[in-house]
Amino acid sequence: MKSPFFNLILKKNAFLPVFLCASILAFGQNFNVNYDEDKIPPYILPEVLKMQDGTPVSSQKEWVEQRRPEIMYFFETEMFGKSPLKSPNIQFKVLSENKNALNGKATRKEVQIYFSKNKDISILMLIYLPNQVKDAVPVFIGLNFGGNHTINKDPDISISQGWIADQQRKGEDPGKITDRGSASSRWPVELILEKGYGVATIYCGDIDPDYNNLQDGVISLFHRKGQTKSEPDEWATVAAWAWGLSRALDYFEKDPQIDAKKIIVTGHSRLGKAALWAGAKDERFAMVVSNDSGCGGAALSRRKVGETVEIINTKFPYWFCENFKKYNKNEDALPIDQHELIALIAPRPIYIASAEEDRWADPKGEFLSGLYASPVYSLFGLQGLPVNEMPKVNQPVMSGQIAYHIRTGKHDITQYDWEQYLIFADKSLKKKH
Ligand code: GTR
Repeated sequence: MKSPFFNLILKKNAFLPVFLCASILAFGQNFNVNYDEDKIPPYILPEVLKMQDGTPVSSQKEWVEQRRPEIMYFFETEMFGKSPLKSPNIQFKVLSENKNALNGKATRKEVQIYFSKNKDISILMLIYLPNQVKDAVPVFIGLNFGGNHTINKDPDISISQGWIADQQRKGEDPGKITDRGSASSRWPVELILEKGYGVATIYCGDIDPDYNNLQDGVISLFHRKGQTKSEPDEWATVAAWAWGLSRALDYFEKDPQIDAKKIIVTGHSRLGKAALWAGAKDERFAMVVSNDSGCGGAALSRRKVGETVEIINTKFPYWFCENFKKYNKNEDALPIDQHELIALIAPRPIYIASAEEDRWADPKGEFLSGLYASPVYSLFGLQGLPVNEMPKVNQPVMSGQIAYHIRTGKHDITQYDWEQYLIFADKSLKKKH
């Protein structure tokens, strides 16, 4: 693909309606939020196929050996923070297996992931596998926001200890589990199973609770003696979530009913940011899905539309590493932008999805990331995004390795989104079933 999009100065685009600047109040601070394409200041994106010193990158070898590690280094040290490669004393325990779950359609397993004997930190993973498939199956893995028991009404789903602890912290009574299945519209388990895929999930708070803490999650497993705060380039919550997703994959490699070479890492919103980072860091993931991941996910930071680096670092100061705060109101100084996060996933397939009303996540910025990552796919002889212009709503484009859609509706993950991911996974992973 020719690259009309480098050194580009993006100003006008008529695709999205023009919205007025809005003001939001977060943590006592007033931020001006821009939704107006005409008010995006001119910006220059870092070129994905140019080394930091300006040397052009023109072969797969140069990409793999030089440019990719350079980009990875910047994401690690300036944004997500460096995370450990391995886990200490990882152990898996299959707590339960029911071959007759969901009216006989599925095998349900619950697996506890432990890290060391003396630490009170462990992760509970819920897995459903389709009974109609006899071979090892591909699996969608994604974190959930509200506990494993929210993804389906199945009364036998265990309640994660992490979720219980979180409810207690919020002053709620975890004994009254009224929200079984409350997130089932986000998890069409039966549909996924019918199509011959497994689905696995973990409560994100089991890995690292979604509040400012250093001791309640997996990050604390790696603390040096007496450590009370993180170094500016050490991992934070989004990287911890991504790390947890890789530990789930460690388990899949040991389960003969799962095809560990066909694992699709997926996530919505903040958990979409985690899915992207997991897919970038861990090349064992065969495919990545970013659903409305927005700022810090698929959306370009330099556009400053909707949520900005400053807003995200103020509202969620523990999601990214300390170094990322240097770029508050200073996006042009970033050595990377989010199209390069997508590029780290090349040549593997990735689906980026937006929602029309989700202006906070900047749908156009999400689309452009896919577009500007495409030259890296070309180096592999593959097509990235198959279009240069944003498609109309509800018209997915998925003939390349980078798929994209913008659907009607709000910030959410819906059955429509999943239907597209299933089609793309069939196509990309050449599923035989
Ligand atoms: C918002 C946050 C977004 C997005 C979202 C979510 O408050 O500003 O970056 O992650 O939460 O996770 O639903």
